[in-house]
Amino acid sequence: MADPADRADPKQEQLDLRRVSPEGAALTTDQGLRVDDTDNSLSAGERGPTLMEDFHLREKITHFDHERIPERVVHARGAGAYGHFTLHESLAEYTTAEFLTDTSLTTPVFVRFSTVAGSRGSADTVRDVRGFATKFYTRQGNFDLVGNNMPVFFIQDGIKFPDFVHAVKPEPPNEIPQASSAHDTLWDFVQLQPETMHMMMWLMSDRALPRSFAMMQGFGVHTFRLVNARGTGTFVKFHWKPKLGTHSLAWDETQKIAGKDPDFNRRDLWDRIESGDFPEYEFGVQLVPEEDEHRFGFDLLDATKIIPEEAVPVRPVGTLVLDRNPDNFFAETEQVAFHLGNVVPGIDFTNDPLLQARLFSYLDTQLIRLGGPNFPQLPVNRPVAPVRNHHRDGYHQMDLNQGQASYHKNSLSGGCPAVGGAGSYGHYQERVDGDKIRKRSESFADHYSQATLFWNSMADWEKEHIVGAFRFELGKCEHRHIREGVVAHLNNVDHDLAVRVAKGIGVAPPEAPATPNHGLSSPALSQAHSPVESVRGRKVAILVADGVDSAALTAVGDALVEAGAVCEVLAAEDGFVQAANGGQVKVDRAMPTVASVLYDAVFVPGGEESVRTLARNGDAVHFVAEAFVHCKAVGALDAGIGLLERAGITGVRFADGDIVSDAGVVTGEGPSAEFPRRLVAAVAAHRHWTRDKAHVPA
Ligand code: HDE
Repeated sequence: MADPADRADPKQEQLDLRRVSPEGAALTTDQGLRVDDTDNSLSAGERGPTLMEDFHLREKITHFDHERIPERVVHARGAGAYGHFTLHESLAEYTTAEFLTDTSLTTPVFVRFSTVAGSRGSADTVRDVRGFATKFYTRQGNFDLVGNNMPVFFIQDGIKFPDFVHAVKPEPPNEIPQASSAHDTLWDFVQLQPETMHMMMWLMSDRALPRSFAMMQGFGVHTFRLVNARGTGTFVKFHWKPKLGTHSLAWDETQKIAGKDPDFNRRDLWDRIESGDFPEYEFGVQLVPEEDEHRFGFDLLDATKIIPEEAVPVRPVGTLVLDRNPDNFFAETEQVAFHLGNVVPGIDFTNDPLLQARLFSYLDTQLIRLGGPNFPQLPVNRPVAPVRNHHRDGYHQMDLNQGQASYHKNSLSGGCPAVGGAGSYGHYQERVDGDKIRKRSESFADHYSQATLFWNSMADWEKEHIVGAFRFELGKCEHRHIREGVVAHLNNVDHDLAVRVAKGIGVAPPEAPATPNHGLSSPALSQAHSPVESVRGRKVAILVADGVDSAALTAVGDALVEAGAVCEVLAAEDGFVQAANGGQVKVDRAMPTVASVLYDAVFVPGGEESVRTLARNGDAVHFVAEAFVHCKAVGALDAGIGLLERAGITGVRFADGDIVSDAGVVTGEGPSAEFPRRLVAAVAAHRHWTRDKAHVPA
């Protein structure tokens, strides 16, 4: 990838004009007046009352009093970054959108990732859908792809959105629980609205617990329409596929991270970009000719359905790279305003009733959230394409619109700004005809087949996690009839699933399937088949104490870093430890300030004295045990194996001296090139989910 600094980026150039640095500057009031003292109010005598006349005090306090704006009604918690989109394959056959047809263009973007249910200050690692919203600053205007990390949605018609959101948000009497779907109102909604079942399978799966925003897929969800120069429409589903593969955290781990580092995903995104390990995604499209609209066993307008990749392959056409952190969270990540209705020529909508409601909602909510109609002028929202129209006035108008005429048609400004002409947006001419009715289409009636498809496509460990998630969530529901209602629906998805969930939550398991399982699967849905590229950006903890074998530490650490991992040396206290060979090893972090849940893997080098000390340190023993329970790669050399034994991981030694090790537990004796290679491979595998970990307490 070219260095971003080498590229002319019209968005960054535009933002440069608004960037304000404190460097070398004097403190002033908002009026530009230099301030002589900002630590003491103006008062009548040293101990006297504060004077009204203190304009600096009043201005400072008043501004502070008005610093907060309403948080987003959903997707309140988020993190954003700038980047670039490049096109590898032209879609000119299907669309006139310039950024999807001209492979020589680089389009600047801003992306905001988010959770949905929690408040702005909630933890990152809750079980939830993740938003994946992208603003393309194209030369034809902004195009916003406001997607999620799951390809379907809870409801089919936008009129149900307020009901759904009220159900999933904290309950009205006490505002409990925060950022969690594990409560009665959500599951009550689910059991009475079975169209939710497919999405609930995704939400109960590991997809709801992404390891990193850089390891998360994105989906436009709805079927959109591309329109080419001849005016021919093609249905399209948009996809983002992370170059690092799709990977998740363990459920127990997510809950602990929520306390240890509530900013886990946000920090990961920030750190990756700061260190030059830029998140990358492949942009892909599933294309369906209009004449094939009815060839699927489901309705393309139903947002609770996917088009299986085996039926219509995802065609990779472009790459997104996120390579710049914002300067100011509030100004950019908080004030960015996405809107499904921000389209460019060649991209149009379909009659998906969820999509249609969204077309209304985004602009509407932003009017109150950002305080008036001029928010498109905010630096992060402003297009790089020229903006000229007759919109005038309103709070915080930034533009100095010149001329006498603020209306169309006019003769006083020469008829300008001009309407129409090359590159102007023309709506797709779809013929519509029908009676005015409130009725869900019969073609939307199947709520279970694709939930079953999802379940059938899961690896055994993924199924186990799904069952565990349903048990956890329903186990938090106080009302038995709600638990029973959900189990009854699950029995339409898969009998085995329903029985396994029922057993965990004290509900009588159904005796026979309500609907027979169709036996179909879609391998692309399983994270077990996610490609694993490397250990890029993986965090490895190395546990040490005085007496550590520093040669082994360096050899293994270097191999991991060379492969792209980030290694941190942890000891009981910060500073340095004494190596066995007399040298010193720098400690990156004191163990009490971190935890195993903040790392992807752990390595214990040898050194008798070091390991003896670690084995008497509860933090160190717990560290490796917990990493093991969360199925992470655990490596130990020589005496270091003793710490694994102390943690109960490799405790079983046979008479012949063989150590019983497990998937992803990498042990070795003496220096070798083999050990680092095996450890790197174990870390690259992400998690060893098939590991038998029940015997290790952590
Ligand atoms: Fe949204 N959604 N949504 N949504 N949505 C918002 O807009 C809404 C839906 C999504 O980082 C709100 O500016 C309705 C599906 C993302 O700023 C609001 C319906 C998908 C974000 C809104 C849906 C999304 C939002 C709240 C059902 C995936 C965060 C604040 C008809 C395809 C964008 C705001 C950001 C935000 C409405 C359903 C994705 C209220 C009415 C389906 C990623 O306008």
